Amino acid sequence: MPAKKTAAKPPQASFKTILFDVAGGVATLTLNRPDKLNSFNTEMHGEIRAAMKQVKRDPRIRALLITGSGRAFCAGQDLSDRAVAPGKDKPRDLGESLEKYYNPLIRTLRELEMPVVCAVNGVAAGAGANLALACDLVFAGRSARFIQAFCKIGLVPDSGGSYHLPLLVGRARAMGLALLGDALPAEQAEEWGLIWKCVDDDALMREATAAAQALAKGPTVGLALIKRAINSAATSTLKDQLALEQDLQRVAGYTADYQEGVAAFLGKRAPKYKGR
Ligand code: LHQ
Repeated sequence: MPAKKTAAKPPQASFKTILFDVAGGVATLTLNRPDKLNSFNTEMHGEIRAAMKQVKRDPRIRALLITGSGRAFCAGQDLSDRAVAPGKDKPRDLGESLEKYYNPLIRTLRELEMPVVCAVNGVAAGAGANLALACDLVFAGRSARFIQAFCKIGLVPDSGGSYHLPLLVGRARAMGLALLGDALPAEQAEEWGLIWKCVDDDALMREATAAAQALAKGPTVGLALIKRAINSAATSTLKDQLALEQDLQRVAGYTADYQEGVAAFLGKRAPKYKGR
């Protein structure tokens, strides 16, 4: 495990396009451009990046929760942002936008050494849908829907969508979603295995926050290792995966939390995990 987490920093309060809050071991990052359905612009990308740096550095943070404010989760790229809107004079290099902003974000979420919970509070379209799919435990309100909107504007699924979609729902359904761009309601998303759980809208934040808080109180080194093992499976052979499990179990077995977990089990009491 790479060394991490040096000094605690106070929560960043000066963001304009996101809200960022740390409480009870959980960092909550709320996409906050509700009048634009929380679509991504360059400023929001910059602020998310700064918040993610804080998540990695702050030793108090042991789980991340991502959600959106207002009626949408995220409508993907802000199509009116000058950085990506088709120019009058010359075509835009959209690959550059992925390289600079979306790809690093998706990699950061997947590699983050803590569970990432997502509360999809409304429509999730384009890169917004695929941001959710890159998280580890996705809850969605019953009124939420997932739209691979790219095909409607001549683009291809990005932000890891072409990777996560077939992994989660299989090729046939991935093709249908990506080629047709139909809205997939949250309930069906759960039935198809695209997300963890669909819950009533008014229960969404309660359930997602409770899950994030429970994870933050858990043996978080072990949970991060679980995440690494599961994420590796898609590109691994059984032989390599068994070797990885062996390596990760070795690391997990030396944690104080493993000792505490076994002691608590044998002592018939609740464990008190410290995340180390
Ligand atoms: C928006 C947007 C939006 C700006 C709603 N932008 N204003 C990566 C790299 C580089 C370039 C391109 O893209 C990417 C990745 C991507 O994410 S591509 C996919 C981009 N996203 C979309 O194509 C989705 C576009 N939005 C929609 O299809 C609908 O708005 C959805 C289905 C999300 C919601 O529909 P409704 O609930 O009917 O809301 P609405 O359409 O009426 O939108 C409300 C307002 O939000 C409206 O503005 P207005 O001023 O009329 O109230 C929309 O224009 C604005 N809005 N999405 N992505």
